[in-house]
Amino acid sequence: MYKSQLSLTNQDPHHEEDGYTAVQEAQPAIRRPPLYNVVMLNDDYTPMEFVVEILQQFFAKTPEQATDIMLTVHTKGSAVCAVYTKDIAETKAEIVNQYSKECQHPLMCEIAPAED
Ligand code: TYC
Repeated sequence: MYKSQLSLTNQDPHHEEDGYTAVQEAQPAIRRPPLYNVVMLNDDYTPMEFVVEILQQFFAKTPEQATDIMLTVHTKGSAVCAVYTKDIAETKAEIVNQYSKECQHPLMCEIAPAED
């Protein structure tokens, strides 16, 4: 043993040779997942009532919230209708797009990374 180690050993009250185990605390391994906006796009053909119905049915909006979001999309071209983790955002957008297609409306949602 070197002189420097020796002096460390003597100074450290928790040194292993004294019957203690050296423990280093781990950094927490959890991080918030990145979030994604579900963005609804305007078009010239989907009836307003259908959009309001979608927002209530798939995004749990009240009739008032749904009407506000629909009018924002109608006047501005798009609006965020919900924020989720990536898999859920993708699934929600797909469900809306598929259902709208089945109902023969061109309504579309897409996803985009949310700002932190
Ligand atoms: N612009 C459509 C109309 O005038 C209504 C509409 C609103 C369509 C929102 C899509 O995401 C949308 N009938």
